[in-house]
Amino acid sequence: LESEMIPSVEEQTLKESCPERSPLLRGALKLTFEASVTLEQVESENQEVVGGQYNPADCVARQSVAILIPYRNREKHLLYFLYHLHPFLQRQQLHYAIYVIHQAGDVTFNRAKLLNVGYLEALKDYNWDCFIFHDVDLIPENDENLYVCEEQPKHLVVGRNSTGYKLRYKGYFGGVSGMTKDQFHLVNGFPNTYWGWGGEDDDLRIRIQLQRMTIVRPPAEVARYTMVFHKRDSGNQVNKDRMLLLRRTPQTWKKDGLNSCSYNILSVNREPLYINITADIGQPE
Ligand code: UD2
Ligand code: MN
Repeated sequence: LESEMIPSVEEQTLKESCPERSPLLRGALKLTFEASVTLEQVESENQEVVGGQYNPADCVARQSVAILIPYRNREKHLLYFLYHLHPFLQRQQLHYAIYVIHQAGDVTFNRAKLLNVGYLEALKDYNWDCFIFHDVDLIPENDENLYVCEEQPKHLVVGRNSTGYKLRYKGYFGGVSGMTKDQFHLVNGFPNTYWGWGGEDDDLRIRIQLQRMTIVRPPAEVARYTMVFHKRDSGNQVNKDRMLLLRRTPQTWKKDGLNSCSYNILSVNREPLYINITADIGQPE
């Protein structure tokens, strides 16, 4: 076959693998949150990002990473997120895309189910190695906090400004966490049945423990975040059932998760700096 003799683009350019440690890292950074920042400004500062996706120009990234953000009605937070995260991820020389999974309508918020939807939909675009589940309001303070996956599930937030940069409790897995495609598949993803605030991160931890995996964390001085100040959103009231649900996880995880996640995609918009997936995920039963 003649076509087989034409060298692929990669063979022609012979790009080398990116170095183990990116030379672009700068360590601890001083974060700024200028109220005057606009989306147009962030877009013009990030022109190498196309349709929410970026690939380093002169080396082959070590991992391809999908950043998944559960989202509704946090416009300013998303703007700060894009402003800080794009340069941060590029300094880490990653192939990445940012997915914003937007819950349609105004029924109770469901962070965990949105993240399942993000995982399933992102895999339709590309066979991502690693998924980072990320609150929209958390900004990493140190670019040595690498957004790559490990042999074990990874929790990236040891501390944040509002809690004195201390781990909230042993086993805490909220805020920002990273799992490979296979790790997340093995635990059947997040539960779909946690509506409202709380418990869903602990459920994922229990799933991980049931599979005899352990959670790894970067050093405390690196795994630091600033949470943009906010109050509890309307539509995300405390989930009063969460303790009950958590006790049942060993019985429910196999049937409540990726394999039972039903939803309707209302739109997929490839904006310059992120992919916006709007989904109807139903409502509490
Ligand atoms: C904590 C956890 C978070 C999650 C939550 C309980 C940390 C740092 N974070 O966050 O991971 O476990 O408790 O569910 O411990 N969101 C919207 N719109 C809404 C409501 C929520 O976009 O109306 C998204 C957004 O990405 C937000 C995230 O859900 O960052 C978590 O909600 P939160 O910020 O209100 O909860 P918080 O800060 O207590
Ligand atoms: Mn928050």
